[in-house]
Amino acid sequence: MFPENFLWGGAVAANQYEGAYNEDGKGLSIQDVLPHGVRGARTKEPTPDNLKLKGIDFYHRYKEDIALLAGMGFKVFRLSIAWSRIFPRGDEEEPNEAGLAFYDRVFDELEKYGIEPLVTISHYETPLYLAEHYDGWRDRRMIHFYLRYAKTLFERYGHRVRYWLTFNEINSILESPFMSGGINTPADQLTESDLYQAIHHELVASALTVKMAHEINPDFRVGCMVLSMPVYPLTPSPDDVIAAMEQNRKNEMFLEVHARGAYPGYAKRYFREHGIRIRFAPGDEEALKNTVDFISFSYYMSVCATADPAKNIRGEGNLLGGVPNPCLKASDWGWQIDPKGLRYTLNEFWDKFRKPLFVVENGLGAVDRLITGEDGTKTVEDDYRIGYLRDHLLQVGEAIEDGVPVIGYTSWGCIDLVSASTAQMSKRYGFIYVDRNDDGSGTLERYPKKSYFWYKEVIRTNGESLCEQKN
Ligand code: BGP
Repeated sequence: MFPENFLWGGAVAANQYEGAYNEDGKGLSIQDVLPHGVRGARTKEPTPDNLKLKGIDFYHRYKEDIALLAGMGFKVFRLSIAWSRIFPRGDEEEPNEAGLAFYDRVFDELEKYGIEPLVTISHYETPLYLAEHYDGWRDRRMIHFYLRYAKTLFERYGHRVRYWLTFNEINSILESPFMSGGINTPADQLTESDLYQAIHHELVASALTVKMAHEINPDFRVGCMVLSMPVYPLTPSPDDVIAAMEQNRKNEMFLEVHARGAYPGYAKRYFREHGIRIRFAPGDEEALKNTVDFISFSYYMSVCATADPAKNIRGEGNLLGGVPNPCLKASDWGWQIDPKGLRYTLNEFWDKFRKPLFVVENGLGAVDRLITGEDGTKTVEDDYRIGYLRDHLLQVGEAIEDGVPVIGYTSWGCIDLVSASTAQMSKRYGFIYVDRNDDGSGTLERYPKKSYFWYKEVIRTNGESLCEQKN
């Protein structure tokens, strides 16, 4: 079912697990002033209640952690680079050597175990200075700062990193302008034109990064990354079908530009009808033609859409929301669980964009209970997580059978880390339990969960073990 060389692994982001927020010359990032997650209030300075400042202390424990991941047989590890470790303010001419050296050490360690790195260049961690002094991606100069940062990474790590992602969940900027786009202006003061102009800057930066990457090393593989959340019509009513199509297109526009190199007609219509005018600089149209090598995406859930205002209720969900699906159950945090939606998404993206696909986030945020097993070792009996991952991986297998080229799968938060939306530790995704609580207490000790051994077997058998677990 799964091809040879399928990249099995897990994913993390610097701001959610590294900690060491002010060590070795690191500047502040927007996450350092977001103690309560994406919808919580911002603070002026980092405050002690911000769990991300210490994270799970990967910065000091990376050797132990990478050894644990290697113990599961990981082929790939998706990590992000903290932009403000490399350029503490973001607009400097020269990078911070101590920051660069940290990732040298991390890549050394990954190389030791033959784990391929998959690097997200920007994962919700814009340097705070760029947010406060430039209003983030609203300012065109961000393209220049980003390209200088990306070039620094390509030149420094290019001999050991082949796979790169430009922006994590680039489409989430529509809902979360500060976290996703480093836009300091409060969301309620931004017009749609402001947001689409910022998006345009990111899209140009992403395309120029693809171009630069290929010039530096033709073997580099650069992908875009979107938050995927398929939208189904709530009823068979044609009006609901159109409502779902339009909501899907809001996200797929980002893939159109990345994969086909131009804004699609439906986006131009939307801009026209909503008075949105995007300023193109000379050369932008040409720049966008540098399309990505592959498409990557996060997948946690699906939603519904309706044209009926009375039924248009927003449920819980991963940043972008939608109408809850009456056919589905939800996680402890209200995210609806829909494994078949992953097969559907893989097929949709392949049919529409004809680029290889990489599932770079998927997983179940759940409350775990650490117990002492019969042999005295501490662990978590996380059968619910195993069930979730098994069901989703079986659907990846179905999509592969459908003929979709899938490069790999990295489950989200393979080691417990701080949640992006709620900034909690108790919303856990990992195969490895980290002893840290929402109040900041805990020893930071690591304990493999039951799912650790399950995933190890999935990887060892290249997915064959999943078939025996089919319901
Ligand atoms: C995605 C983000 C991740 C991650 C994940 C899970 O939107 O790319 O950074 O955290 O969702 O979300 P949460 O941490 O809010 O449960």
